[in-house]
Order: sequence, then C-alpha cells, then structure tokens
Amino acid sequence: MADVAAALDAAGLTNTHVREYVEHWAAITGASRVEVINASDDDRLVQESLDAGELLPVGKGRYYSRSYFKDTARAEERTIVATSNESDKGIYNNWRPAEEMKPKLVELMTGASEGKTMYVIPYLMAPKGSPLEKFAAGVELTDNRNVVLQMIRMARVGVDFVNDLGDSFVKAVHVTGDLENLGQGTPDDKRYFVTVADERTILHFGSSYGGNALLGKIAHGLRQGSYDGWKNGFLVEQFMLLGIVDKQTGKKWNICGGFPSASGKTNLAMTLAPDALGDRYHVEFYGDDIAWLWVGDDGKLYGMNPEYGVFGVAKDTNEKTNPTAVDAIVEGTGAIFTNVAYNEKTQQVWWEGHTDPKPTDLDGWTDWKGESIAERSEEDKDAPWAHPNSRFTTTLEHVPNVADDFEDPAGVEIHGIIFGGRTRDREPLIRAITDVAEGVYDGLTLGAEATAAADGLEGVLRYDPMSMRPFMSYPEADYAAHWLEVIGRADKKPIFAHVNWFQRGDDGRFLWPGYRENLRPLVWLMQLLEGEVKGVETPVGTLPLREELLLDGLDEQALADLDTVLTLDGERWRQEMSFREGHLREFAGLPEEIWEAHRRVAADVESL
Ligand code: GTP
Ligand code: SPV
Ligand code: MN
Repeated sequence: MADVAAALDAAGLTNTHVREYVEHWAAITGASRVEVINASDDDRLVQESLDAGELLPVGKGRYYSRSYFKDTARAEERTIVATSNESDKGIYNNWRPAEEMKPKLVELMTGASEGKTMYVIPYLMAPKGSPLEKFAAGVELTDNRNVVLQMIRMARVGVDFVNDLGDSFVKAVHVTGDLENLGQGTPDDKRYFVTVADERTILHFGSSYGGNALLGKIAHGLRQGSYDGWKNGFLVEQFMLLGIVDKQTGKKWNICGGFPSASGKTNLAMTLAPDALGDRYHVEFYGDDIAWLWVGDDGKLYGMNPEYGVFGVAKDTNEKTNPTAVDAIVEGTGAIFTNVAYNEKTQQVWWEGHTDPKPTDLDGWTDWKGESIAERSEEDKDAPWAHPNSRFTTTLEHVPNVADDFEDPAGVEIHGIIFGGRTRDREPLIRAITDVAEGVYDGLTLGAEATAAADGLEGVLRYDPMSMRPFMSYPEADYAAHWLEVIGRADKKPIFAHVNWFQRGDDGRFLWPGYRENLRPLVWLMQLLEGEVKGVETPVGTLPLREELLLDGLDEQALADLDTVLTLDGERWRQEMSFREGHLREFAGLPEEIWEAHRRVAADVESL
C-alpha cells in the first residue's frame, strides 16, 4: 500500500478535502505508489515514458504514442451522467441513478491499480482569477503516465491551483483497467464513463484515450461544467473561440461557436488571415474545443477557453489547410502525436493528408496499430496508416496566432455565436440570425454527419444540438431555457449564424474550399453586425449577396460554385422542417419561444 500522507506532505498538498479524497481512492484502487504532479514534472515524466517505451521520440522535443487499438475514441454508449434526481434525465445524457452507478464503478476500480502509481493531478480549467474559477478546479487521479503528460498540456496543472479552494473542486477518478480484457464494443463491455454531476464526481474506467481519460477536458470542462453552469447561471459549450482583428481600424470582434466533434473547430480557430483578404484581417486564437460563457456585471456577454492546450485531429492537417497548426507542433514544442503512423528509424510521423506525400520508401514505417507497413498483407495494403481520429497535443502558447490576452481571467466580449455541421446539402455557406430565440432554435436543430471522434458512428446523420449531444448533462428543454435566460440577461445580444463548409457537389467534391477561406463569410457576418452590408432576407436568415463577400484571390472552382453554396433548396428545407418537428418533440417542456421560432421558420419556408 502506498504511503499517501507522506506523498501529499512531500508535495505540499495541504488542502484537507483533497487529502481525504486521495486517501479514499488510493485505498479503493490499491495503487502501490502515489505521486503528486506539477507541470514542472513534465521533463522527468517524459524521460520515464521514453525509458519505458510508452513514448517514442519524434526528433527533438516531440513524441509519439499509441493507444490500445480498441481504444481510439470516445465511447458514447458507455458514457453516463448520473445524479440523485430523476428529473435530470434528458434524451442524450444517458442518465442513471447515482446510487446505481457509484457502487458499479467502485467495484470495477477496486484493486484495479495494484502495482501501479496513482498520479494526483491538481488542475484548473480556467485562467487563474477567472470569475468562474471556483467551478474550474479539479483533481484527477489516474494510474496512467501518458494521461498525466496529456493533462499537463491540456490543463493548468499544479498543487497551487487547489490548495486554497476548500472542497470546491471536482473529484475526477480515472482508472485505465486491463484494456485487453474489457470487451470494448461487445455485449460484455466493461467500460463505464460516469459523471456524478450533482456530487461533482467523475468516475471513468476502461480507457486511456482522449475524452475518456483526460478528465479535465470533456468530463469536467463540458459535462460537469454545463451542469454547474445550469445551476449557477453560466453556459458551457463545445465551442471554438476566435477574435477577428481589422488591422486597418484596429476593431476586434470575438466569435465563438459549435461544430460537432471533428467538424472544424480547431481548424477554424487557427486559420490565419489569408493574404488574399488584402492582409486586412488577422485571426486570433482563443480556443478550439470548449468555451464557458457568462454575463458580466457590466451586462456584456463574455467567453473564455478553459483549456491550456489543443487536442487536434491530425488527419488532413498540412501546410495548406492549416499552416498554423503545423507551426504549433514543430520540433521543441513538446507535442505528442497519438495513433498516427511512425517511422522507428527516422523518427518521423505521418498521417493521411500530411504535408509530405505518402512515403514510398516503407522502411521503418509502422501504422497506428504498430504493425509494419512494408509487411502488410494484400488485403490490408490500402488501409489508412493513421487512425482517422489520430490526434496531436500541444499547448496554447505554441499556437502562432494565440491572442496576446489568452490568459486574461476577465475573458473576452462575445459578438457572435455560430453553428455549423457537416451537411452535404441544404445548408448554405452562411445565414445570419439576429433574433435570440431563433438563434437558440437554430443551435438546437444543428444537424451533422457524425465523425470518427465517436466509435462506430462515422457518417450517420443526426441532430447534435449546439454540438453538445455527446456532452449534454441535463435535459434538453432545460438547456434551451437556460440559453434563453443567460443570453436574455446580456444587454447587447450577440449575432447568431449558421455556417456550412461541407456542401458537396454531385461528384462528391466539397463545393467550398474551406479552411482559411472560412474567414470570408465570418468577415461578412461582422460587417452585417456593423451595418456595413445588408445581405438578403430569407425564411432561414440573412444570406450574403455574392458581391458583399470578399472574393479576391478565391480560386476559379470556388467562384464557379459560389452561387450554389449561397442558394436555398426549398424542397429540402421543407422536408427538413418536418424532421425538426420530430426532433424537437423529443424534448418535453421545450420553451414556447423555441416552438414559436420553429413555427415561424416553418411557415416562411413554405414560400421558399
Ligand atoms: P474535435 O476536437 O473532435 O472536437 O474536432 P474539431 O471540431 O476541432 O475538428 P477539426 O478542426 O480538428 O477538424 C476535423 C476534420 O475536419 C479534419 O480532418 C479537418 O481537416 C477537417 N476540416 C476542418 N475544417 C474544414 C473545412 O473548412 N473544410 C473541409 N473540407 N474539411 C475541414
Ligand atoms: C471530441 O471528440 O469532441 C474531442 C476529442 O474534442 S476528445 O477529447 O477525445 O473528446
Ligand atoms: Mn471536441
């Protein structure tokens, strides 16, 4: 048994509530050692991981890791929000009674860390001094060193973040389990990822990957956070957050917005202003996956990114699509690549859509499963080298366009809120919405093709309200009412918009070039907010006139396809309205304002 008290003493962890919590779980999990983590431990832990072969070097100051091949994405059907109140049950939160789930997790975790070290990771999901600080602190316990290294990159980590907070911290327990014997995806699946939201306790068993294991990020930063926000008057969303600076006037607008997992948040927030826009605009990065929003005492709507790093999708990240991301993961950044392809001889990494073409000399290359590519069988020959949900992890300070004030605890004023999914047709490039209820309604009816970020769902069309479907912690009707209440309190309302970068032509190609070009419709949105352009009113919002968009430097194909992505297909919209009706009916008790918005849009769409 570990000498917990001695380890906590040595680390100067004095908060008695934290100490009791660590002692409690060390006894249950049976960990053999306890080690308290500060961010400054990173170099030593990296070296230990390299020595143990858990990490492999990617040249200097970058690393490669593989997760177990059945453990490469979030497992939505095994993810549960538990409370003691059945009225917390929603459609998407997989609600279960707390008293049913807690004993199950205790049983699964009992003795499951024997022989291992339990790392104690005190963290803060906010810049220190944030008005939401007391909801942002947590202590993750994990028996996995790679999780520690990822957490150091993704959250602010150190004993000082929790020593003075009393019992105001999230208890986040992560036990990896015996990954080879958990029956992932079978009827005998042993994994459980549970947030006991009304006890601010997270119990995750059976994975060491991403949102299943880095508990500060998804489980606290989104699920627990949104539950806390519901009870305490703020919003917690799977949103990116960026600033657009007009270099001529110095004016700046901040836009946040939801795109379902693996649908473009990281790419959008990192996209530097293309020279094609006359070098007029600069895009500043605040966050790529999570935003917490609140109304300040001055009546303004504020937002902040609770994270400290980026856990970005590797696929298609290259010099052309996202040069900023490429710069954020160069040598010396401490970046960790997970589940991409690796060359053990040259220490290079590669993924589908990498800047470098697919290597033709296969010597030394292994795929994301660790299997030699040169020795692949005939039938596996064309399989992807990297897992489609393979990722890179790097810290915000390495993102070249990170805003100067990204650590300002005051957050930034929010001027616009956008929603966008992967939709092959119907959704135009952008449509702006000024009415708050209609904006919230639009977020609730966000539809998208699911991606590889969730196991086994890629390509399935589904509604994903505000991109929060996998992270929803309380009933959708209450969620809608909470949105109306919070935004209703802001004196100056944000403008809303729905965007779509993913319309496809008959031949399957994307009709809009996307990536860096996505700045063009966003600049138009801010011009609309400023009254500089008018657009054209339609039943589903204001669309840009072709001549209002900045088109300099856009390629020929995009110019040719532009009218199509700015056109509304009346028939598809009318069909969509009937689907929406069914979707919204699932949410018992939805605010009347949302139904009114729906009926208004549905009636108008009749004339489209
Ligand atoms: P999560 O971290 O899972 O929440 O994902 P995300 O929303 O941050 O997605 P990300 O920006 O990492 O993009 C996921 C995938 O979509 C990547 O393979 C991108 O290359 C691709 N993608 C992003 N933006 C665009 C775009 O504008 N057009 C097209 N065609 N693809 C895009
Ligand atoms: C997502 O899936 O939306 C992510 C990645 O941001 S994970 O942290 O694995 O949830
Ligand atoms: Mn995400």
